Amino acid sequence: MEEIFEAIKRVSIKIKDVLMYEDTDYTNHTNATGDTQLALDVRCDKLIEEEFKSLKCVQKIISEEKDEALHVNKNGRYIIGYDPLDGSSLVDVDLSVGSIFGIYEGGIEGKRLLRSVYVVFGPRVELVIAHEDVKLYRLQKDGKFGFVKSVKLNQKGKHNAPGGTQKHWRSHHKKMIDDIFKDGYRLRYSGGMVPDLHQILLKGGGLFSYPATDDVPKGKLRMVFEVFPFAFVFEKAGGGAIDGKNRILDLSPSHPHDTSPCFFGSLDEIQRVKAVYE
Ligand code: FDP
Repeated sequence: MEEIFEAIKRVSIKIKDVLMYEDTDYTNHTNATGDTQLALDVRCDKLIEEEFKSLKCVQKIISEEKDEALHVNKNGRYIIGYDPLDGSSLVDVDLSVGSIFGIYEGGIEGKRLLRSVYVVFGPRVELVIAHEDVKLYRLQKDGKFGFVKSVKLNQKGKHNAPGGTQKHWRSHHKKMIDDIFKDGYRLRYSGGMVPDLHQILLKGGGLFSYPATDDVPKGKLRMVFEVFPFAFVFEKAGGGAIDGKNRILDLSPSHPHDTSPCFFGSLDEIQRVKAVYE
């Protein structure tokens, strides 16, 4: 497992440089979810693939940017699901983006997730590893990731990050979001899942939602590369993650690119979502 973390640290430094200096043009290709790929998406995917291909412990990798899983070592133990550059459409306006990794064993169901890692590329590069607890690291001048602190969510937060196109929100969802704002929560939404969830996590709590809407009835965010890894982080930090009714980590995708509605937050906000959605 340690060698996977080390590979992620190495590749994060390479991705940081790619983001700094390479172009932000679109390619002619769409990925499995129908998003037009940026040259940066493809480039970061390739860099990560190269790192993981050198590890004996990796059985296969499943990338948001690849249609099919890539088999690495027949006898490898771990399956890594990853989104090489989440929120990549924000690079051209110089907002933060991230990479997300879920390390699975024996399958890609939520219950098979053993560790989650994500990296935020903002003014600084921060890396979060969730296992028994959630640890924050930051890239230092010497090119190493130094441990900063363990992260815990408060019982209740102050921030609200409501995703999805408002025009397509269902009425119960709209009322819930309105009520949350009426209770004094502040809006924090950049449109990048990684920095938006990172902010909620580090500022003590709140709610991030990407619900089922009329235009995306199964949500937008992908289970294996985005939703499961962050559900794991939020649970290990003392919060929760549900699809409205069910615990996210009890879900099983029928296809690696399946999506799910999702709500991540501190326990009070998750309770509030349950009360509305059940
Ligand atoms: P993006 O399409 O830019 O890659 O993963 C998808 C994602 O970004 C998330 O990072 C983000 O939270 C979400 O989409 C934003 O979607 P909306 O624009 O529909 O709010």
